[in-house]
Amino acid sequence: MKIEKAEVFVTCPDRNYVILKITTESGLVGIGDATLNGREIAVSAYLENHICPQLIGKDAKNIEDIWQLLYRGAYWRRGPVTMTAIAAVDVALWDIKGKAANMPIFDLLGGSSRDGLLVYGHATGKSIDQLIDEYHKHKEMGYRALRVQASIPGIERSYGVSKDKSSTYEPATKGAIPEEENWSTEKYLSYAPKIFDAIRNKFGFDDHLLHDAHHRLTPLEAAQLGKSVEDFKLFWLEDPTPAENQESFRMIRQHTTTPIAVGEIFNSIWDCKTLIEEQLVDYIRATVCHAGGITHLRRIADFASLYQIKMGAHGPSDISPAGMAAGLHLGMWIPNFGIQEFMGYSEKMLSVFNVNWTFEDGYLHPGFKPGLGVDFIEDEAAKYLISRSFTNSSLNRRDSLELVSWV
Ligand code: KDG
Ligand code: MG
Repeated sequence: MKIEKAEVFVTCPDRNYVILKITTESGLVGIGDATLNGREIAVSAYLENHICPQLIGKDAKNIEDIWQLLYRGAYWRRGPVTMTAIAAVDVALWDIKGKAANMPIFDLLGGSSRDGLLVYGHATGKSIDQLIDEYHKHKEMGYRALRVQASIPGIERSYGVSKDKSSTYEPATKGAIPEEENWSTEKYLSYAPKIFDAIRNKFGFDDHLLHDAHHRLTPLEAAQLGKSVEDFKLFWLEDPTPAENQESFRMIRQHTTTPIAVGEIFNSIWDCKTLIEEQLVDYIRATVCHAGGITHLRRIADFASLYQIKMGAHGPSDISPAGMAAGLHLGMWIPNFGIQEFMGYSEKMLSVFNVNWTFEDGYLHPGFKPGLGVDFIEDEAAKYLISRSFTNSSLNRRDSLELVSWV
């Protein structure tokens, strides 16, 4: 199964996606998601200049060996650009292996550990009333787990809430440069519990309730928030504080029993080593496409399982349907699986990717087609030119007279 061709495609069906396509001499084709939101061109250039030429002639069967070559042989290790590029190669090779074996990827990994993957959707509102409507709509769609975000009075733009009147939140901002936003920890900490209170009062405690603090807080503030919302029994509080300093989660842990999730910007096992070994969090949110592919995320999942920590992959629309499918296959196998984020995709996005997953009663299943089960429609993709966009939503300028600090 010698690799004959490795090509990179960039497209923008409503939002930017980068896809790697690998073809073997025997004509088998595999695809992998190489989308790094807000840094799309960096990964496509890295693949084209540094990785694709190395792949030609390699045996597509040897996924682990190719992974190690790309990781260790490049001298520079880790980092989101490198690990997204490696992930794209890895997933494309798993896709090829599945097609060659006539098996879906989850079967190659050891088979299913469950009948489907519990997913959570996004309910957001400019006000608590709008949030309640959205929550209701999502329940009707079948969701059993929902992330809730609402505008915080007095903060111009709150994370996770759409910019305009609509209730649909879109993570990417198209434009020349990222926007800066204002932030007030005091306003957020006093208002957030009211959001959960309103939801639990209206809908009870049967659904799983999640919330994303999106790296806005210091460890002490995060501990205060976790403690103040314990009665609402969150499924998790996500990204309460930035995780570069993994030890800082100790303070949160000492003060609250609210479950903590982190990791959507992690790209390797080293980003979560202390968090896992010291059981400082409950869920690791790294994804297949930003953390080195199925081969590496599987390693993280196994390591986390030793410490009773579960996986809860990131899954906004800035992960392409090909990346989502890869996460679903791995999630079917992961014994310590927790939940999968699933925002859904627009019609235009799905016109570029033929997917085979099914969503029923709050659970996703990747389908039984050999490999990834996703076809990339090149002719459709060619219609949508990439447009510059940014992911600015983790950059909030703190208010008051503090020196500018980014959280
Ligand atoms: O592009 C930014 C998104 O990936 C991010 O806002 C999504 O935090 C996010 C989440 O939990 O889905
Ligand atoms: Mg998040």
